Amino acid sequence: MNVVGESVKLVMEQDPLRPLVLGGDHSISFPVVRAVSEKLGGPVDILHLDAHPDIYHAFEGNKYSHASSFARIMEGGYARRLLQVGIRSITREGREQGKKFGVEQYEMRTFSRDRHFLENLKLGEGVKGVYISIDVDSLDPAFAPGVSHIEPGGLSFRDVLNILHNLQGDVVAADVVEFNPQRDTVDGMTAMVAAKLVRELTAKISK
Ligand SMILES: [Mn+2]
Repeated sequence: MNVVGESVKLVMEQDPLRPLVLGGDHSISFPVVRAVSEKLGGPVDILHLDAHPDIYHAFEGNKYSHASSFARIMEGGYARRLLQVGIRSITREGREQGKKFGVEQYEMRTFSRDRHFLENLKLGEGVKGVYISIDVDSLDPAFAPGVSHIEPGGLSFRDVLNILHNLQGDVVAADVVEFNPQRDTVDGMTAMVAAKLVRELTAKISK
């Protein structure tokens, strides 16, 4: 059995505890979402903030890589809706996989058009709740340069706050991933920003 998944289930034994998992890279989201879904007995809706869709069937031959988590999640039926927000680095395969799995991909190039909808989301009804996965690289590198895969043209911290604050739904678990301390050379600002994201999610996830 998977150590991460088992740990998540252990936390969830103790109602009302809810898991908030810190990466590490994005490969961790698959075992976490799988465990949450198995524990709750059905799929969740996922709000996924990221510069990348992480939905390759396999990346460099690895089906369980950081770039494949959401392919495994959708294949396994662990999510009903998957909304990807902040996307600005996507390949043809990323779009094809998105279409195949019915993923709602919101790219940065249309963010100003989509933002009103994204800031008034209602998720998780009719399923087991909402899972939020935040890749720190969803933020513009001006706000969070300490990540492994820097992509300019991203979300502002305020954009993320607005989406989180206005999201309606029962958030049952979450993760914050891809903070890279080795690249956080500007006064540790990305660590601070990631910590703020954890705080916001903690408030959101609390019953
Ligand atoms: Mn990413």
